[in-house]
Amino acid sequence: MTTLTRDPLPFFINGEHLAPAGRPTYPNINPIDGSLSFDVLEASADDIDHAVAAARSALNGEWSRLDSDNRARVLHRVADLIDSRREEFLRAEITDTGKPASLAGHIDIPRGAANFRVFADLVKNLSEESFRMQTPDGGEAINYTVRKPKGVVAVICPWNLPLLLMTWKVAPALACGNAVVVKPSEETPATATLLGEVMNEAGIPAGVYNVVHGFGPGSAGEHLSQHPDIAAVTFTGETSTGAAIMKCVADDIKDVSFELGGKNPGIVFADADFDQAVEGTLRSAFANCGQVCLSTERLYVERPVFERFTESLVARAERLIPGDPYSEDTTIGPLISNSHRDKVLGYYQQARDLGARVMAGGGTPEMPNGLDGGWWIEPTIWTGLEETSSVVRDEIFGPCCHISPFDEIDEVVMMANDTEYGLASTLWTQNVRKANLVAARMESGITWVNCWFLRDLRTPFGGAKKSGIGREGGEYSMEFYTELQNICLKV
Ligand code: NAD
Ligand code: 6OD
Repeated sequence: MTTLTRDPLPFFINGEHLAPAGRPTYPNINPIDGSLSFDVLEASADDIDHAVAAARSALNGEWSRLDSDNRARVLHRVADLIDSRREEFLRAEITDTGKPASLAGHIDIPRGAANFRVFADLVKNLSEESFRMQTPDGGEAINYTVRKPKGVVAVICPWNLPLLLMTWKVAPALACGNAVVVKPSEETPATATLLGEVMNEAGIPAGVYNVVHGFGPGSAGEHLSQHPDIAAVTFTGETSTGAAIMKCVADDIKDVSFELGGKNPGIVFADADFDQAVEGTLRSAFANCGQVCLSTERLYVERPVFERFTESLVARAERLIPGDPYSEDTTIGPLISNSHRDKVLGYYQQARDLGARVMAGGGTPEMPNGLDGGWWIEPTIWTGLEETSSVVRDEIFGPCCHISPFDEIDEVVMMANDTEYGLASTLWTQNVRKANLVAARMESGITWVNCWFLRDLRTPFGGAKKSGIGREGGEYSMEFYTELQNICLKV
């Protein structure tokens, strides 16, 4: 019996799938039809204690002491096992999220494996500094820096790219010799739980990787982040949740790394490769049904091409096909939950109330029998709203974007940066000099030029302003997941 056929879905603690008696459960609903997939066990404070204690005792064991070559070898095995169990991971991710197999099979699952490979290779090549100095008595001392695991790391994850975003943090944490307790989103617990089987099979020692389920406030997420034996919290999710976690860890001065919300601008210059800009923007606004923190929700198009561009994007958005995630024809999935759909539809209503021109969508699609109970929503494009309106300022996290025309570079840079967020921005132009100058003025952690969501995992990733604290990726992850110690040796 694999983990995912167990109902309720268990935790993974100290190398075992555990379902302690007497815990409440909550339903995991399939977004494509609103049916019950399975129940999930909610962790109590005692379960969190158990998971953290298992992780702490694993820290005193072989994993943290293993040399980096051997740790890397085991992490490569984890990656190979994700690849060899691709179909299981794909089904688990699709059951939780409803996203099309064409998307999950190309992005989510392969990135789950790639995250382990990249950080396994990086840790093998990590260098440590040393400085030779003269001592006052004419002798010599050598200062050398050693990197140690930080300790037990809490990994708190969102629901939009569950395996990708969880392994993006678990892989470097383990590569650096830490032990982790993962709290996947209550909406998407499956792939984190399944990964427990892979960890055992790969030879990760018991207690190094643990998974608990539950909600945020007053539940597993809060119990975990405030646990005194947690050394650091790495979190991806909403900005307001980041603020709550920060308050919760303040007294214990825990390290945090936060990847938070965004309201990302895209800028299309009149000299852009038109078709490339339309296709790229279609992806950046509607991939994963707009549920990507990096999605373009505000688009600025230079006036000479504004009308033609808007018409073309509308035409392409109207051709997106919702449906069975396993059908090759399906190009857009549902939203994650009924409550999230209510939130997004609330913004669709606000846009109408504020006088937006609804160029595409604006409601919910007619779905065939069998899928009509799911959380489907139409890809939506507006024009005509004020830059100060809630629809243009708030992160909506749905398949929607507002398009405004612009005339001058200074004007568009000002509009693009006029936000409390600073995660991503995207430019479309064939003028390299302009791209370089405008990119340098963008207040965001990443700026893509003539592409979107192109990722080199060795580069820093994170947000400016209220989009995050710190950077992960490449050596930046190694910084976060290790404690540096300087040893000054008088020789
Ligand atoms: P969320 O903040 O509601 O939840 C994320 C996780 O935090 C969940 O596991 C949840 O249970 C937990 N949580 C909630 N309250 C908590 C608390 N008080 N203490 C501890 N844990 C708590 O986010 P979501 O709705 O799952 O995801 C969507 C959001 O995530 C969007 O804002 C999106 O922009 C953001 N996001 C950001 C990035 C990035 O890289 N910057 C990536 C993906 C998603
Ligand atoms: O690609 C990544 O590493 C990453 N952290 C992506 C975040 C996507 C947000 O939804």
